[in-house]
Parts: sequence; structure tokens; C-alpha cells
Amino acid sequence: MSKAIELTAAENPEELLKLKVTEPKTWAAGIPAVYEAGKDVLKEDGVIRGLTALFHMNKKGGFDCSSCAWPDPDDDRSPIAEYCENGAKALAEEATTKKLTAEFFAANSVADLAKLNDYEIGKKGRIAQPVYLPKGGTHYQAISWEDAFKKIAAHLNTLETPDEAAFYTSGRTSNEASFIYQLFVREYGTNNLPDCSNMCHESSGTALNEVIGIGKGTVTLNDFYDTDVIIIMGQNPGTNHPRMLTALEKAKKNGAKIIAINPLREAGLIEFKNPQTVKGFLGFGTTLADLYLQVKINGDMALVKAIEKLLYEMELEEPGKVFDQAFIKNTTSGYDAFIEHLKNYDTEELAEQAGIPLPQVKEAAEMLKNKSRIIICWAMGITQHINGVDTIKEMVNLVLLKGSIGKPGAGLCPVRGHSNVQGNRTMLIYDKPNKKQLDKIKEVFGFEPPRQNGLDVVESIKAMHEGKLKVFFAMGGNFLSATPDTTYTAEALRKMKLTVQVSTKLNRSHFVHGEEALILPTLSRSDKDMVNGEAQFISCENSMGVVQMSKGILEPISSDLLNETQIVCKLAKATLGSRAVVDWDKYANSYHEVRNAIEKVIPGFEDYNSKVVKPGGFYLPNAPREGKFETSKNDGKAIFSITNLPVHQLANDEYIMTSIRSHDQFNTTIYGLDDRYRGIHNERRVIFMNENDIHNAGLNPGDKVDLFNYHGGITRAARLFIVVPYDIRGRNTATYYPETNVLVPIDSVAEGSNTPTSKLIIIKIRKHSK
Ligand SMILES: Nc1nc2c(c(=O)[nH]1)N[C@H]1C(S)=C(S)[C@@H](COP(=O)(O)OP(=O)(O)OC[C@H]3O[C@@H](n4cnc5c(=O)[nH]c(N)nc54)[C@H](O)[C@@H]3O)O[C@H]1N2
Ligand SMILES: Nc1nc2c(c(=O)[nH]1)N[C@H]1C(S)=C(S)[C@@H](COP(=O)(O)OP(=O)(O)OC[C@H]3O[C@@H](n4cnc5c(=O)[nH]c(N)nc54)[C@H](O)[C@@H]3O)O[C@H]1N2
Ligand SMILES: [Mo]
Repeated sequence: MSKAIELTAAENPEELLKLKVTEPKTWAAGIPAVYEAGKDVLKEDGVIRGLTALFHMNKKGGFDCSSCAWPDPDDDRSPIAEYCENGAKALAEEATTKKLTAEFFAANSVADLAKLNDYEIGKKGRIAQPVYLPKGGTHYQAISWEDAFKKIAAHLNTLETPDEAAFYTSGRTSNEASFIYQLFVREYGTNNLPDCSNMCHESSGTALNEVIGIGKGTVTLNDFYDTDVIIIMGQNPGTNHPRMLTALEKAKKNGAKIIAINPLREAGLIEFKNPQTVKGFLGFGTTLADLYLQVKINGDMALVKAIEKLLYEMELEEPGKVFDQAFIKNTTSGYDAFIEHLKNYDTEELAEQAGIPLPQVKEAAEMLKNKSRIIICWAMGITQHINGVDTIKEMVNLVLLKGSIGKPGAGLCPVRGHSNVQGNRTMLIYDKPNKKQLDKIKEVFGFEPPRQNGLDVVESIKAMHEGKLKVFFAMGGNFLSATPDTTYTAEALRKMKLTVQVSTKLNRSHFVHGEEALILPTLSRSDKDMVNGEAQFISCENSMGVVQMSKGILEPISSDLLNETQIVCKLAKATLGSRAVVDWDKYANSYHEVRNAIEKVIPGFEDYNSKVVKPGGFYLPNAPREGKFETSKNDGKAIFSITNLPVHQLANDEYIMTSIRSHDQFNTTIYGLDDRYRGIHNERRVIFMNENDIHNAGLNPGDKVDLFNYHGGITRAARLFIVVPYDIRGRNTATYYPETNVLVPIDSVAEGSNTPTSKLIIIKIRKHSK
């Protein structure tokens, strides 16, 4: 029982910090960002390492920033380092010289570490050697790599079936390590490969695969430079993809208009002051959004339908002038049924449901009316909803009506999160592989891969709870804190016989563990990866399907770290022994060999080893870019979808809550306690509320409140939050992830993608009580 109390202590602290609230900012980047970037590196132990590394980030021959998947300029990788404030923070965290050795773990019990908050945990340092927690143990202790692999192998080999193990991946793992990892998992015998994508852009992959035949975006960076309209939906680039602002600035200079659709007036959507130009450095900015639409949370589908309806009426008045009838006729299917369905809607009602005044919807439609070079970008504000898949299909409908795909300056742009999350999927980290992919593995490696679908993230958590899983292995990430329903997930993890975390830094998943637990330390992106005396490079795929090399430069913090590929190969040997048909020794020591193997299995990687070393890397094939749609219908056409509006019924005391990232975090890694652009300082436990709602609920700004969710008859509580009035629609609220993951019901998932609905949680708000 004491364990349940540990979780509560971290989830529901007894005290708050001293919150300071200032006016939200209306612009992003500029001098404060440059200052902040430097400041964070300077703050960490290992300043020189941090600064040295900063000058090699996203630079020719340097390493890929691990903070997001936004691409580098195309023609060439920049000769100077390209980084943003948040990339610098990510690096500062990695480059720290604070080491966590066995002495640290001997001095700090798991129970004590579990009491720290995420910010304090992150500041502890880099894990420097493998450690093991025996059954009933209170402290992690030293273990050799060999013994660690033996222990995991012993567990894996005593399971009744390989399907009693699950192998998670977070999106930083390189192409090489991901490919080797899934190969091991499949030779071992399961497709249980949940990944962070399940909680992220799975809705995008699902929708796009179905209607355009590829689960990825269709634009390149150059499309941004010469386009007419960019629509940015449910995305906060100023914080999460700051380098995207440079592309938007360039787009605006070349005449593009921007429409921003977001419940919050995010600074990075409004204005950008580019620190890399003299003007920007002096504080002159570029206005970004020409039209900002403050949508209600999840009002996006209604809004897109309203715009489509208005465009349809314009098309009726001027046939062939608004819709691209030739494109629709030759390259799409389902148009007539789509239009019949659209006719049922009333534009005013749609606008009302979206929360946007009709004149503003008309303004948006006017901006699109005579244009066909349109790009739609989106991220978590769209995907993490019950109807995330359908909203994306509706966005595709709009693009198809306008013929805005498969031509320069136009297309779809799901903006990815983790720096190689897209590459992980290309490398077959997927619980639902198709027959063709599995056949290829069989042909190249000569073993029969499992054919049955595996478990995704939510299915894995449920299977753990039900006792169907016994071993949980995580290649990176922070499963406990990133997943929904924290208390339920903690119970699930504690039922495991063995939990293994391959990690760079400490996180809460190390403290909520199975009967036995292992932490295996690994190299990070900025670390030098020496194998047999030679510095290796890895490769990653960015948001636009470009595969590029990345070479770390920092001396690893300890000589006792293995790279992820070696960890997998050694584990494979220990587990499979003479059963193995894959030559694991060959791959352990050579990424070159791994890339040769990838080339044989995955289309688009021909001449991988020679192409990847070219400056700028290479593009993977993308049929929609060429106007070809390889959907399951097999007629080469993109598909119009018929979608239905979501219904949200709130009782008088209920609110909708969306969970968002602050400017000072990378997912569950908390760099600091401020959210500068939104005017929040020194506290993360805040709830942003509409001013009238605060008043109507009998609350005051600054009040302490507790938050509850009652989905499925279960009480979920997140206690002690401070009410902050914010410019947001009535009955809509926002809090920071992961503090409120405890409120996200495990059963509340997007239809079709099974993504937790982290952007729409129904809550009740009560004055705080002990
Ligand atoms: N510095 C930094 N960079 C990161 C990350 C990080 O944590 N820190 N995380 C990485 C990862 S893994 C990812 S997936 C991306 C995430 O990048 P984003 O998707 O930009 O991240 P979120 O903070 O989740 O915010 C989503 C935005 O959606 C808005 N929103 C919320 N609900 C709705 C809605 O119903 N409709 C609309 N239209 N908008 C809504 C929020 O106001 C917010 O502006 O960033 C990546 N890059
Ligand atoms: N409520 C709510 N929940 C969410 C979201 C949300 O918006 N709201 N967003 C979801 C999204 S989009 C995502 S992607 C997930 C993120 O889920 P995860 O990917 O699981 O979480 P991260 O916080 O990115 O993982 C951080 C940990 O990864 C390890 N790490 C860092 N770099 C490396 C490396 O190079 N190799 C290895 N092996 N380990 C490394 C470190 O130990 C660090 O503690 O969270 C999801 N959860
Ligand atoms: Mo993500």
C-alpha cells in the first residue's frame, strides 16, 4: 500500500510554489529567446560542453537537434548551427556533467526519489551505469551489462508466449536502432511494439493512410516559401517547433497569408522576431497570423465544414472558379456523396459550434476562395480528440476541393513531435505491420515473423492490468508520465514481473516499476558514438520525409554506456542464443551493416549508405507529392470522407479541459517552471479559465482548486491548482501535461487511432480541500 502513497505524493503535492502571473506575450523569439537559450546552457554543469555542442547542432556534419522533427533548409544543411531556444534547453539537459552512478542510487531509495517532482528529477543528471532493483528491493544497485542482459533473457525465455512481453519506443531512437529493435522483437516472436506515436500523430497516420494512401505529410520546406495560404491548426510552433517560425516568416515575405486556429492566442502564432536577422534582433517583428480564429476546444471540424459550405456556395455562384473541378474529377472519389452530406449543414450552426463569429468564418473562406496553393499544418490540438481521425479527414476534404495537393506550394503538413518519430514508423516500429512488410522481413532474414497484430500503448496498459503482460521493456521515453490515467497505469506497471527502461536521464517510470526493474543507460543524440575506435553516425527522418545523418560530438559522460543498437543486439544474443538466425554480432558493431539491411527491407532506401552522407540527406518517396494516391481502393484516387460532428454535453458544473505543453518542458522533461509566453512564472499547477466562468463558479483568480474527472464511474483527482484568468472561450480550460494526465481516462480514446484524448477531458472544478 505504501506504493500508492508514493504516487499520490508526486501527483498531488501538499504545497504550491509562488506563482507570478504577467500579461501573455503577443510575439515569440527575438532577444529574450537568444538570451534564454544561452542562459539554460550556462545554468547546467558542463557549460563548455553545452556551448560546444550548441555550435554543432543542425549544422553540416553535426547532429540533429532531438527537440523536434522540423526540417533543416533543403538545399544544404546550414553551415552555421541552426537552433532555437528550446533546442538549446534540450541540449543543456543532455550535456550536463552530473552523473548518476551506483553511489547515487545507494544513497537515494526509490521511495524517496518518487517524492521528487518532474523538474527536480530532471536536474539530477545523466545515468552513468546500468542498475538493477531486485524483488522487494528499496534501492537500485550496480549490475554488469552482461548480467542485465542475462536477467532480461531469463524472463523473456520463461514467458508462456512472446506476446506476454511489450516493447515500447519513444521517438528519439535512430533509424538504425529502431530497425534493429523491431527486428529483435519480431525474431523473438511478437508484434507488441507500442510507441509514443500512438499518443501523438497516430490519428494523422490513420486518416492520411486511408484517404491519400500514405501516413505522412506531403509538403516540403520549399512549399512553404512559395504558397498563398498557410492554415495552422492546433499547434503552438513558438514553443514546440520554433524553427518553423523562420519558414513562416519567409512565407509571409513572399506574400503568403496565415490563418491560425487555436483556442489560445499563442504568441508564436501572432508575431515573430527572428533573432538570426538584424531586424529581429533589434526587436522588429513579422506579423504572422493574418486571421486568428479562437475556436472552441474541438470546434475544428465544425469550422472546417463551415468554410467548406461557404466555399461550396461560392462555387455554385461561379462554377469552376472556387473548386478545382478537373482535379476532383480525375484524382478523387466520393465527391458527390460528400456534397450531398455537406448540404445538410447550416453554416450559422456550424459557426456557432466552432465558436467563431460567422463574419470571421466568411473572412477565412474569402482568403481561400481564389487560391489553390494552400498548406494545412496541424499537431496535437487536432489529433488528441475522440474525433481526431475524422477532423483530419475533413481537413483533407478541404484540400481536395481546392486541388491543393500534389503541386508546389500546397499540401498537408502534420508537424511531428520527437525528432525521429516519423522514422521509427518507417523502420517498422508498429504494432500493426502489413503483410508485405512482414513478408519482406521473412525473405531477407529467413525467419517467420509473427503475423498477428500486437498491442498499442492503451492496449498494452490494459493488458498489463489484466495480467496478460509480464515483461515491459522501454526504448526511451517516460511511459508512466506520458500515458493517460496515471494511477491506473501505475497499477498496471506494478503488476509486471520485470520492467526495463533504456534511458538517458532519470524519470518517474524508474520509480513505478515491476517486481524487478532495470535501468540501462544509453547515449544521447549529442554524444560521440565510438565503436571499435571509430566515431559512428546515425540517421533520422524529419517531418517532411528527409533522411539525414547525425553525428554526436560530446565525450560520453561515462565509459559504461552502450548505444541503443548494441543494447538490442546483445539482448538479442542473450535471449535467442542458438535460435537466432539474424547475425546479431554483425549489426552490433556496424551501423553501416544495419543500413544495408534497411535498404533490403524498406522501399526508398536504395543506396542508403552513400545517399545519407550527402549534405541535406535524401527524400523518401511520397506518391501524393506527385499527385498519386495509393489508397486501399487501388484506383489511384484520393478519397472524400463523410464525417459527423462531435457532440459534447456538459452539465452545469462541467468544463472541457485541454492539456498543453509549457514553454519550459520537453514532454515529461521539465526544464523550468515558467511559461514565459503565456505569462506564467514559477509554477506549473495552474488552470487557465475564462473570466466569466471563474466569476459564475463563485471563484476568484488565484484561488486554489482541485480537478476531477468521473468517466466510467471512477473518480480521478488532480489536486491543488491555481485559477488563472485567460483569454479562452467559455467552459474551456487548459492545464499542463503531464500534471493532469491522472485525469485522462484510459477508455477515452480517438476513434480509429486509439490515441488518448488528452486535448478534451471533461472535468469538474472545486475549491481545494485537504
Ligand atoms: N520545446 C518543446 N518542443 C516540443 C515538445 C515539447 O514538449 N517541448 N514536444 C514535441 C512533441 S512529442 C510533439 S507531439 C509536439 C507537440 O506540439 P504541439 O501540438 O504544438 O503541442 P501542445 O502543447 O500539445 O499544443 C497543441 C496546441 O493545440 C492547441 N489546442 C488545444 N486543444 C485544441 C483544439 O481542440 N483545437 C485546436 N485547434 N487547438 C487546440 C493548444 O492551445 C496548443 O496551442 O512538439 C514537439 N516539440
Ligand atoms: N496529457 C497529455 N499527455 C500526453 C501528451 C499531451 O499533449 N497531453 N502528448 C503525448 C505525446 S505527443 C507524446 S510524443 C508522448 C511522449 O512520451 P515519451 O516519448 O514516452 O516521453 P518523453 O518525455 O519524451 O521521454 C523522456 C525520456 O526519454 C529518455 N530519453 C531521452 N533521449 C533519449 C535517447 O536518445 N534514448 C533513450 N533510450 N532514451 C532517451 C529520457 O530518459 C527521458 O526521461 O506523451 C504523450 N502524452
Ligand atoms: Mo509527440
